[in-house]
Amino acid sequence: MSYIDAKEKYAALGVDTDAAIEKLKNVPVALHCWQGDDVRGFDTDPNKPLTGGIQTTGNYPGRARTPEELMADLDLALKLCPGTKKMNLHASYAIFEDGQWADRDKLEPKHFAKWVAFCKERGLGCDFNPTFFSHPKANGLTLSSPDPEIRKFWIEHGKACIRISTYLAEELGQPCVMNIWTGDGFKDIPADRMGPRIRYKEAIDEILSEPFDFNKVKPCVESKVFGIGVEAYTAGSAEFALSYAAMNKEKCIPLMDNGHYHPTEMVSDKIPALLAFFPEIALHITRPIRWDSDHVVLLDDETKEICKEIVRCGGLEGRVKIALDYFDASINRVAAWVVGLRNVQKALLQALLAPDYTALQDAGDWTKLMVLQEEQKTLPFGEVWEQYCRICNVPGDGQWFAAVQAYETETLSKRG
Ligand code: RNT
Ligand code: ZN
Repeated sequence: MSYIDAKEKYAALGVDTDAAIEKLKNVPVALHCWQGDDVRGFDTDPNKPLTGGIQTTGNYPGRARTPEELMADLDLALKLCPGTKKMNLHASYAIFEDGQWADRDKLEPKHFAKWVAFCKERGLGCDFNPTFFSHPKANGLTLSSPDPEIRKFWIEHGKACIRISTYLAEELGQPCVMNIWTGDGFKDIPADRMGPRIRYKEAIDEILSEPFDFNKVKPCVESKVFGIGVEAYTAGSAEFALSYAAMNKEKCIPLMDNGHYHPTEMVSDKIPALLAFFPEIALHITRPIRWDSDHVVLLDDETKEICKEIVRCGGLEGRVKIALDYFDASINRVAAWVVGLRNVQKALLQALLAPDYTALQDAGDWTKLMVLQEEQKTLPFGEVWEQYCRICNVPGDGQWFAAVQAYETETLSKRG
């Protein structure tokens, strides 16, 4: 089977494979820098514990220890993935020149100048995240803290991040999605559930009072169900984050991470629900196993269903901001990036190649709908994928892993 044969098979179902490829090529997907160094960042002691209820597990050799190493690793990952990529940075990845360290409340655009240069050279946009964890002042609650000084520190951090996001958007000529997530919550039954949420709400209000252009900076609020050590109560719950975004539509969008819901809740189903009300939404695509374990994204059913909904609901026209969010320290980290990003690209391409069977649903023809949806699963998708990789000038399946293995031998394995 060649691409030409595959193209004909799809054409018989009314699907134009060339058009699908052309469309996907231009859809930005944000690659998270934090898979490269187990979410450690550069602004605090790299050996401090990761806090905020998130966890990387594994001790695979070769983690990036410096900005140069992280950029080199990213470069290889980016080269091996088709499509339009965007960077996604955390504030903790600030790069300080000549020991000019600044605490999180004092971060400035200049601390991201090297990242801007990196993105410019590669024609990438950049998303951004304030880092409300892994810091001496993130010892428990941050934006929802009852201590006004702690709260103030993190509000100032949020405002600094708005300014940095504006800088990234202006320098790179693309909107910057700025995601607010905190791990604020409690291990055990709270005496007061309302107080932290009111303080969190007011803190986000203060952060977003920092002037910005909503066409350039897209602040989001990401919800969560629970974290490690934060099992009983999360201030930024689903209802909290969604309500905040709904009440502040002129300056904020909701972000759903598919690791942040009860296991039978599906983000794929939530996409059209939110898009019925919000002009724009944002996603963190991950793979939760049992909990928010942030495993590498596979080409599994829910990833495909999420991408199907993105495509069906007009998300590729800019309404859905797509980002990856996972961190596995037990395997080669460059391969982790590449596998996850290629899988999201595959799922999006499959979604673009799916015939629209709405008419069958509307006619109540569930039998035919089932037959056709099932037969779709064995169409020669691999040939179209290979064509997409060729057009994007990146290696096809079976052709990229050797480069990662060579890089591991020559570079990663030599890191202490
Ligand atoms: C944590 C959230 C959050 C982080 C990153 C590092 O549960 O998913 O998005 O993973 O910001
Ligand atoms: Zn997330």
